[in-house]
Amino acid sequence: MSEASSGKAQSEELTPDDGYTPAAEVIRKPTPAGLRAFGFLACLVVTWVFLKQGWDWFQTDNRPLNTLDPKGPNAQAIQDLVNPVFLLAAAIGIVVIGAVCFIAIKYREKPDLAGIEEFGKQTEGNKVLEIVWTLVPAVLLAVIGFFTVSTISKLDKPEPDAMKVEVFGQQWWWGFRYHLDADGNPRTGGEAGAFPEDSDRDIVAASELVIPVGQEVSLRETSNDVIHSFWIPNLNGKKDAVPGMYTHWKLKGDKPGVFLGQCTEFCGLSHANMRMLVRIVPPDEFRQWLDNQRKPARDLESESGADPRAVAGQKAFKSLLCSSCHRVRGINDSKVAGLDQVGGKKQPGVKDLLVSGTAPDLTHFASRGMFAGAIFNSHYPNRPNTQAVGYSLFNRPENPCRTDNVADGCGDPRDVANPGDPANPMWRPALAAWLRDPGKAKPMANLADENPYADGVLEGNPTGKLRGMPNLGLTEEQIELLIAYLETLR
Ligand code: HEC
Ligand SMILES: [Cu+2]
Repeated sequence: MSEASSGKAQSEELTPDDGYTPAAEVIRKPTPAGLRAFGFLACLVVTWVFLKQGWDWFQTDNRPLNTLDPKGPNAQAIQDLVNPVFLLAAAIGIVVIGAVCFIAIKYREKPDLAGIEEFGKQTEGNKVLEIVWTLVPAVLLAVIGFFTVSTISKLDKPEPDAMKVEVFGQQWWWGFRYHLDADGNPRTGGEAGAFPEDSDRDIVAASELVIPVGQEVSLRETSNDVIHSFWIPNLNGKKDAVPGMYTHWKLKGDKPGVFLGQCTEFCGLSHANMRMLVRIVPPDEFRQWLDNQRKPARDLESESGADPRAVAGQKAFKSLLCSSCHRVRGINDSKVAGLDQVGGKKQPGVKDLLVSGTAPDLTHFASRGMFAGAIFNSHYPNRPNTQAVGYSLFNRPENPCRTDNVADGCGDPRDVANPGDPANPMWRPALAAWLRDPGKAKPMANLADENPYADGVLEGNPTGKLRGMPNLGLTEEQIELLIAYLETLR
């Protein structure tokens, strides 16, 4: 209402003098050409975006995280829920968009307004229509809600004979603890939530979870620092790993294969660099893998025929700060636990140095194909799209990648959508770059100006703690020796 009219009584008719324009005349004013062109262009852009997204949907090369490609019963359950909901949504979408288009075209502005009423026939107060369009969506949502809730409640209930593995999230990598019984068999059975106490028999792996095909794995998740979220899209949905509590999840794979995952809860600087992978292998190979993981590391210094460079590497590992953070079982257990004393002075252990209190166990570092949160390859990968077929961890005569060369049948090791295969030769450059400057290879809050807890930690301040691996200022010679040593940790 304009100022001139504001004083008038409600009942009086408004005239153009009052600044009031009748609706019919507003309609009659033609839309400016520029606005029409803009509308047309906007329609084109929206259509293009839809088509492009639709096309991209089906492009999976170099996109290893695909939730629409289930490889196990849990991911399949999600897919079986998503498909009908998606079809229903698509049908409703088509009806709604179709109706909007139909109305926009049929009742569009026409040059000849003769016979057009100011207002069309009004349908307000049509009870039947209103009840129908309230009830139909309500019933649809209730049905979808029912199936959603019942699917979700199935995803974290493991079978009675599920194998128990604990999952630890920390900045910025995942750890896995396999509980073994006295015979070296993985613990199974019992209450889903009941997990055994930690024991010296347990094996601990980083970033790579190896499980047998067809065996359900019951996961108990927690975090050593902030909230993370565990997600292997091909195998199941997401489950948060929360400090101070346990959450439960499960995985099962139908066929051998390698499936990448990603932390999906923002957890700080390198959240996007916090991946993990699941290797699903035939049961006999899992046994072989397990037996190997149970062994402590070889002590190269006491072996007669050991490669002298690897021996020097082991010595460097033990004398440098590495061995205060990373455990190599049988080599530095007491140092990493913070029990060592030098000259009556307590040496820092991993709990003194890191906020999370834990760093990747390196006892079998070279039996893994990727490192640092599975964002770099430490081994050559196979050619893309070949490893899911007949994938196997050991004894693979069909595997063409046997020499240290991409031309000889290996995949490109820089292609980290394609995980390195531990049976292939080691690829050293990423590892060298890591040891040269970890914070450059992967952003980590490990410097004083990035991390308030890091103040002078390397100068002996026992209260300062790091998130991630610090730059130890290694020489090129030290890096080479350390890599020679890491390569022996099979
Ligand atoms: C203050 C503790 C600390 C020290 C000291 C340290 N690291 Fe690390 N290191 C880490 C952490 C934490 C990670 C995991 C970082 C990530 O993935 O985000 C890591 C990752 C690694 C990895 C990759 C492991 C994997 O499986 O992903 C290697 C190899 C490694 N460090 C070797 C070394 C060597 C060799 C030294 C000594 C020169 C060393 N580190 C010193 C904390 C430390
Ligand atoms: Cu995370």
